[in-house]
Amino acid sequence: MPDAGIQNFQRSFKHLPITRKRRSTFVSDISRVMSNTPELQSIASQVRRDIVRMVHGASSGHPGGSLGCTDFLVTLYFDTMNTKAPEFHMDGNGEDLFFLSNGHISPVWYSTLARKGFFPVAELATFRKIDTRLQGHPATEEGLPGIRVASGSLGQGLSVALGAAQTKKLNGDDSLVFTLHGDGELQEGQIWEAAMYAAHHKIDNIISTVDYNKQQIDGSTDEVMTLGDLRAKWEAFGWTVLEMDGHNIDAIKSTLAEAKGMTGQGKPIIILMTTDMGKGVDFMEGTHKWHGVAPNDEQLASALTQLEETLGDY
Ligand SMILES: Cc1ncc(C[n+]2csc(CCOP(=O)(O)OP(=O)(O)O)c2C)c(N)n1
Ligand SMILES: [Mg+2]
Repeated sequence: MPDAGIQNFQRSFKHLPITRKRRSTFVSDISRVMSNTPELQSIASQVRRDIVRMVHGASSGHPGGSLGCTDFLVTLYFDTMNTKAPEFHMDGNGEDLFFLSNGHISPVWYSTLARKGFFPVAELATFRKIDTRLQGHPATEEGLPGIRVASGSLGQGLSVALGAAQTKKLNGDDSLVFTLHGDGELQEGQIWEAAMYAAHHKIDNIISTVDYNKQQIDGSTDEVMTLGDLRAKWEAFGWTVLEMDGHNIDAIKSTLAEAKGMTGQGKPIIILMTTDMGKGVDFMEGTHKWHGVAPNDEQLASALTQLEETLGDY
């Protein structure tokens, strides 16, 4: 990405005076709770219920990766990131930003955003319906609070996030940029171009995470195109690499805190997060078969018996 491109990106942010305030009647108390681990686990259980209900309701969508990344996204939004939630400011000045590069796992992001108070929880029922703001893959034209860029075409999110991270530096804004990527997504060449760029430009205000579930749409990553030694690869590209268990909320909290403590040291940071695709629903766990398939009525009923309703279904 040339420097002129960054300046354009910075200008385009400045020209977006969009400030969307969620209607106060819908503001959820949950956005104000203390984020200790049992509370985060409780939110995660509700988010998992939302995911399977949304995908069932639309008869399409991606439950596997969504369930696998639930503990991470809940911890990120309810514990780690400094945002202005439930207010949403498109320019993101003075607050941490998150970019979902593997946009197909939109159900977990939409549920987390709604439960955090960015938009009404009831709107989750419109997922993938005609004219919804909750498109199958996140998009900006519908104006869903919390979404700053379209994603779903794999491989692009790191480049976008690096532009935002550099913009923050140019603006003297010391808040951080977080990203999430699929492991299959790492097979995209643009990821590695962005990785080189970040190290070269010492972009040290970004914390990326890989959903290292070792599965992708058509099988295991080893069968489709092996990723090899991911730690060695990212280190060779000049990144600081951390690892964590993506289903241990204490580990997620402490690893993200450690990563935050390593920002500002001249190197970009990436966390290899081990997860199980489909986590929380026994018949969906550990297989690519639930990457992008909706449960039928019977399967939904079985899934819901495994996931406690904690905050109330939409
Ligand atoms: C550029 C591009 N190519 C192909 C696809 C189709 N696609 C959607 S998800 C996916 C698998 C990605 O694997 P991974 O990142 O590991 O996600 P997971 O299956 O673990 O959720 C593919 C190939 C896409 N969305 N974008
Ligand atoms: Mg994967």
